[in-house]
Amino acid sequence: MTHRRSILLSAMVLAVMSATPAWAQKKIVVGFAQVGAESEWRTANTNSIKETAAKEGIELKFADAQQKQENQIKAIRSFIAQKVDVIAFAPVVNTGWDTVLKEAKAAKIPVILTDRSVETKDESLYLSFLGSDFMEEGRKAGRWLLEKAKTMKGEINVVELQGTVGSAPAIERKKGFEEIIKANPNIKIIRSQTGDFTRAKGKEVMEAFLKAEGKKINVLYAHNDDMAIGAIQAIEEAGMKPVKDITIISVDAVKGAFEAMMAGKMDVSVECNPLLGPQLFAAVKDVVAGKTIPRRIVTQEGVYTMDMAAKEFPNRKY
Ligand code: GYE
Repeated sequence: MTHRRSILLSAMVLAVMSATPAWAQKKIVVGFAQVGAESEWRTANTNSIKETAAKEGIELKFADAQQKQENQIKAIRSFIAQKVDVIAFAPVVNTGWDTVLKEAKAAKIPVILTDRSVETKDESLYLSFLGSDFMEEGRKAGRWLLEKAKTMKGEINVVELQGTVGSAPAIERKKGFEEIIKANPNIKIIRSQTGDFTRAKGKEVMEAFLKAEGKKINVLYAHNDDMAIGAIQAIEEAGMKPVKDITIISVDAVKGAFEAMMAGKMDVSVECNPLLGPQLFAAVKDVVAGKTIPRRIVTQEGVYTMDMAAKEFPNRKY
């Protein structure tokens, strides 16, 4: 073999060795601690995360916390012990995370919050927050009511079904709504209680509202569609008509809400997009590749009313 040919050959061998074939590349491992399975929104969110991970060839360790913070903390600790590449989770409530997040930081595992934010003094405890702007969702619901109020006479009594106590969407959807409705002194929230984001609880609490306030109630503001749908049942069982007797305002805009709107039983639902999988795993891949990702990734959302429902329904993915 000539000298030149042997140089060429060793260069080729080197090139082959450095281009690691796909089968030899290390899979990215992500630990995801989900809130639970409390709503239609959550089911769509879980599906989006599982489907995207599979599509992207990412190994997903998935834990369902059944709406309990202690279960989420346990899951995060087990992800740390398993040395996953990235931890992602949707914090059920927004406080009490510092200790476990410090443990993740000490283990040098980046954390991405999805869906819900946390309250902490140490901003270095998580890398990024991907999810909706809940304050803005509350404001959108409020703005819709301000418009509607122009066609209503006298006092406008609102009952409010709040989401899970201490969760970011419950706190912020309430705040955003209140911020807007105070522009009209006729609008008053006469009762406000949690329905924990579920249909069963939404129905139960609405029954209690109806017992206490009866025909005085003009508007229901529910922090999610499942609670609104449960409440609609309670209203009908009490012999009243949703929309006609009580205006129904909700959040999420899942298929169940579109069905209710098409049946003339819900006035409006503010959209909250649960399909976070593609944005989450795009961010995960960037993090693992050493790229910087934005501190805040916001999802784009709209507002859907009863008269738009039938036309939009075929386009809905959740
Ligand atoms: O609106 C509700 C769910 O955190 C945005 O949680 C989410 C909320 C959603 O149970 O339906």
